[in-house]
Amino acid sequence: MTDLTLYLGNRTYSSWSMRAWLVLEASGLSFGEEMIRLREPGFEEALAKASPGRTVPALHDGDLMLSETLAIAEYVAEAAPDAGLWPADRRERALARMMATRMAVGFGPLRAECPMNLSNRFDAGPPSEAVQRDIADLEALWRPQLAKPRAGGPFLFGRFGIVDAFFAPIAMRAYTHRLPVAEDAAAYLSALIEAPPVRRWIEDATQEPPRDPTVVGIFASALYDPGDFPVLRDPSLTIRA
Ligand SMILES: N[C@@H](CCC(=O)N[C@@H](CS)C(=O)NCC(=O)O)C(=O)O
Repeated sequence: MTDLTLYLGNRTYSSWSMRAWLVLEASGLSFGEEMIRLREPGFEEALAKASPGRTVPALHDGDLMLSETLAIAEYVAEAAPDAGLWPADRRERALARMMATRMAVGFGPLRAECPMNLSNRFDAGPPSEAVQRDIADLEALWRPQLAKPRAGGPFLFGRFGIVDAFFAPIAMRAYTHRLPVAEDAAAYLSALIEAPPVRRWIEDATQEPPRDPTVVGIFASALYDPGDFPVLRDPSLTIRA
C-alpha cells in the first residue's frame, strides 16, 4: 500500500518536478499533489518542511520523505513493478539507468542557458558552443537506441519509461529555445512532446496562475517571461541542416 503525495514546483518552469510527475503518471499509481510555487513568499519554509534536499520534487509516502528525482523514480518503479518503467532486459535497463543518471548530473550549459519555460518560445539565435556540445552529446547518447527496432512505442526503449521522463524537459527546451537538432533526435523529441502524459502536464500548466512578477530570484531573465503556450498549437522542432 502506498500513500503518495508529490510536492511540485510550478509546472511551467520546474523541469525536475515534471520528470517525477511523468514517472508517477506512467506508473498508474494514484497520488496526491501539493504545489510549492518557486520563489513566492513561504517557498523556503515549505521546502524545508517537505523536502530533505530543499528542492522540488519531493515524494512523501506516509512518513517517508524523498527528494532527488532519480531516487523518487526508483521508489516508484519498485512500487509499480508491472508498469515497465525500466526496460525488462537487464542490459537495456543498465543503459536506461546510465542515460537517466547522465541527465541527472550532466548537461549543465544546456540547463543553465536554456531554462524550461513551457509557456513561451524564444529566438535568441544560435546556441553557444557549450550548448551545441551538450546537444551533440545527447544525440550521441540516444542514437544507438534510436537506430534499433523498438517494440511498444517510439521511445528510447519502446514504451514510455523513466528514461523518457528524464529527457522530456529536453524536448521542451529544444522547442522553446529553437535548438537545432538532428533528424533522428527530432523524431524522438517530437514523440516526447506528443506523449499523452507530457501533453497533460503542459495542459495543466496552462491552468496555473502565471508566476508572481514581483518575485524575481531565478526569474530575473526574460527567458522566464510568461506566454500563451505555443507548443500546444505548433510543436514543430528546428532540424539541423
Ligand atoms: N537534483 C535534484 C534537483 C532538483 C531541483 O534543482 N529542483 C529545483 C526546481 S526544478 C529546485 O527545487 N530549486 C530550488 C530553488 O530554486 O531554491 C533532483 O533530481 O530532484
